[in-house]
Amino acid sequence: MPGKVFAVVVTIITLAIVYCVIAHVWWMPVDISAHGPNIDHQIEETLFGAGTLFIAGQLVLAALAFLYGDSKGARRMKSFPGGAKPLIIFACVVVGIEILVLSSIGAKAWGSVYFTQPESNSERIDVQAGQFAFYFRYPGPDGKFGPLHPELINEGSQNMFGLDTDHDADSKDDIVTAELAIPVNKPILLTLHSKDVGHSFDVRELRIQQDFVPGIVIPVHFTALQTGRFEIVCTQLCGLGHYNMKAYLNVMSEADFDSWLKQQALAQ
Ligand SMILES: [Cu+2]
Repeated sequence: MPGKVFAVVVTIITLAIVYCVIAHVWWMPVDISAHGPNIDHQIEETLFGAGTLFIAGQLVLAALAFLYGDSKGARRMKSFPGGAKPLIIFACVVVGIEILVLSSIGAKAWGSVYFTQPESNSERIDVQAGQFAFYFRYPGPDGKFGPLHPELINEGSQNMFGLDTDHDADSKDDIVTAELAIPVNKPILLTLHSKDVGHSFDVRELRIQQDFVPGIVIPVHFTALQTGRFEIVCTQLCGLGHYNMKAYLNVMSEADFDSWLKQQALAQ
């Protein structure tokens, strides 16, 4: 009896999971990026490939348990018929082929984000992560970012990036904000750098998750196709305040963005 009950329970759980995936019961949030459909397509292909093997595995398990689970007096199986070796080789080959196929298809989606050059007219924004907040810097009317002087970072005087506005002409009009506002339908180029430890820049709706690595500046480019306010979260455990490290991405119309940026410039 326990074998048959087990088989029925496994089948019900499998079918419930299949239903949840097909009916999108817990699904990805809306995608607002131009490159997102590539990523989503890749995720769906991976789910389909892994899902097919999962369903097959569970149903075979249920069938074997149903047919043989309760047989009394049957000869105890001491070792797998023919030895386990051929089965292990078979499993390695199947899983290996699956991983190779998925990663070669996935390389295309990855390449569409990381191996393409940013547009030359991209809106450039410098992003700094530090325990436990993000700060954003716009180059101002001169279009140039001033150099960073880490030794000048001083949260008391709100000098988050370590700018020397007394001596660096390019820094004078740099605009530093706690929110990332961007214009819709315009290519954006972020340069990510960390003030201290490793962090991550994750916006689910942009289908972007990129680590900050101390000591290097990492470029990320994208175009947002919808206005709205979305959460930016740190997804690398970076210390005690990690759980609370977040900021907001505000995708605005071009006109709203221009006036927002002017307001921010006045508030510096
Ligand atoms: Cu962090």
